[in-house]
Amino acid sequence: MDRWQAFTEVPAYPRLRKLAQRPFDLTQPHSLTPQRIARYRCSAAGFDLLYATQRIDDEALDGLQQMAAQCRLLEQFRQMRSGTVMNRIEGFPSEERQVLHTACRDLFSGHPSAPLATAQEAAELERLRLFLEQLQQGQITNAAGQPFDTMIQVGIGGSDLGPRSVYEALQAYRLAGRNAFFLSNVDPDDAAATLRKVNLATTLVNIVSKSGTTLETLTNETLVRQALAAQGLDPARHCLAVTGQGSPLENPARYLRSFSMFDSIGGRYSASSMVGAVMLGFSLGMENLMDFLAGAAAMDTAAEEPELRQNIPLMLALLGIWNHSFLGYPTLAVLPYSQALHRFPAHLQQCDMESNGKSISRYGEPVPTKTGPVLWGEPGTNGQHAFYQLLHQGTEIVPVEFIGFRHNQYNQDLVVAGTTSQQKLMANLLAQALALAVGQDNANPNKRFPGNRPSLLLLADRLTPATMGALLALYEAKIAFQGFCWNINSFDQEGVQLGKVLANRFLSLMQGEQDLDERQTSVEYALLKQAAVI
Ligand code: G6Q
Repeated sequence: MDRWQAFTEVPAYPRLRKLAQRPFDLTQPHSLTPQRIARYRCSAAGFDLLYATQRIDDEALDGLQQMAAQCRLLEQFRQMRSGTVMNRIEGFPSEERQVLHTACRDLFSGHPSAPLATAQEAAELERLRLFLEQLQQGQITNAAGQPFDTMIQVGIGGSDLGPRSVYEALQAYRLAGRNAFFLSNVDPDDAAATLRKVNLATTLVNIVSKSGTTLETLTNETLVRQALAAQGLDPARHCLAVTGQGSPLENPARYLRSFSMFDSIGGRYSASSMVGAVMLGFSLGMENLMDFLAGAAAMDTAAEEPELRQNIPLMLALLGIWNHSFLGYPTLAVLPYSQALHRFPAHLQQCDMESNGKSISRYGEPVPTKTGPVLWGEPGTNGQHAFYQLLHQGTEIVPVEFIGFRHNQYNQDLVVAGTTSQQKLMANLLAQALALAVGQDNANPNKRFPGNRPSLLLLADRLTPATMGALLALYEAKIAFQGFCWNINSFDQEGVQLGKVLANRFLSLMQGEQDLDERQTSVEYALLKQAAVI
């Protein structure tokens, strides 16, 4: 196979560097015209992307399109979707895995890119559909014959953040009487607080762990099993498992049902696999789950569109590269104007930073430029009353990705002072993008807004299962495109290992496993002593 090239190695790079010395000035009179706003937008899978408020012009966009072609970004995306082993570092031991999260939702075209992986997932979905039907029809109940109405998902990292953020986003679509809760942290207070909220007698506990070895998840599983047993409930009648093949959790006798997640699906990309599907199917119903998957599939298809100006995920990726790698802005804020998306930035934090927070290339060499930005975010109008001061007048320039919806989820709104709350939300969103872009002069320096702070708007009609699926897939594709550009492996996470190993060392010291001499020279022991935890 040819060697993949980083964006710094292709002819478009020096040209873009030059253009980045004088990026488009949004503060000049007639910079941000109605024509520019109408032209700098594209649409796909229910979303419109408006990017006139970026520091970009046609010349730079042409340069980015050339860079995408020279780095063969679409070719790599297609290879990823069809099952090429993309999770690898050439010449060094690495995970050596396919990257097939897109196969989980490639169910609708009749021509899946990775037919085997899609067929495996479709079979799991069918098993889930049957299980949900049995619950619905009262064929599966608790020992007292009552229906299950609650699910606790026990899992952490990728087995928690994506599914939880999707569930939170789609609570408006819950089946009547169904609820889900999440237990991720090994913090005992988290477990105690969650257990207080539920009636365990009518609760299913979904243990989700691809490896089946994660300390936090296994600890919380033990804790919940004990809580069930303490109430005289049989854990095997209440617990489900979603796990990888060959994992220690593969033990049918301990679980009411077990579902598989496959080796080719990374944790942080697993929300549309059984990792999210079991809980979403239970709480939202199979129809909403399938709509969610269809929305994601539509965005995956949109990501293969060759023309940059019509490809939302590619545009999002390349504008991100422009801001971070060429203009040098170190962080990125994702600010949804939707309370339902309040956990989505947390999911993106993992998905983006665990994927692209890398310092070596796919060939094991140090990268020549910065890779992924620090990503952070919060729901919008709350943020306006908090950190937006820094966004508008701080010394750090923070590119912003705003997310908004034209209509609310519950169809409940009221007119106050002539406008609805939804209109107020949208007015605030648009106002922030404009204020960041054009700024404002004032004789009083304390009231000056410098402007030229780039943002973009991602808009859809309503946050539905389908648009949520599309939004999730949009960011997954964006992250993959950026990783291809930087020539890094976006699909492993070696950087989380060292902390886990050291935590185990602390735990063995806490259990008194070292002799006196060893303790006296141990940095870990000194830390434990000074922190007064032993
Ligand atoms: C994600 C990571 C990581 C993982 C968790 C949970 O990409 O791999 O966040 O999802 O560590 O792992 P298990 O699912 O194996 O428990």
